[in-house]
Amino acid sequence: MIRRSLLWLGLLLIGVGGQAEPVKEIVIEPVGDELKFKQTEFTVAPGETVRIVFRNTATVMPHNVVVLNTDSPAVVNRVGTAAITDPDYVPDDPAILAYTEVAQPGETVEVTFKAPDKPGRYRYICTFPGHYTMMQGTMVVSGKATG
Ligand SMILES: [Cu+2]
Repeated sequence: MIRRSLLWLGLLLIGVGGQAEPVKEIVIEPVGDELKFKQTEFTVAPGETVRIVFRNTATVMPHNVVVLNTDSPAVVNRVGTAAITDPDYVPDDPAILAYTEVAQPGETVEVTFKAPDKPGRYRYICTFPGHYTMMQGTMVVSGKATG
């Protein structure tokens, strides 16, 4: 009886592992020591689980990746400006969908989040002071919903 229970427990665990949601991994790097992302656009499906891996290959500049729930330049401005005086450079703003920690040169940081269900264009920016006006990219949510 106990043995049978253990067997079932084992099968259950395998089942849970096998059903783990697939994760769409996006690798982003800066362009040298410029205030630019090398990857300025990527596409994910509505509701997809996304992992952004930011490899800071720069030699002097710290950077982060902050994903917004909009493409609005006004919101980009609001978040980018508020970040300057925030101790972690990530303000408490409802437009922030996901963000990585600040990566020092040579560091890799990552964040996993659920893409919006609504197809559209979503801006991501680096909110390290002085970077956001130039350091931007677009996450395109398009296609068939996953899950
Ligand atoms: Cu930056």
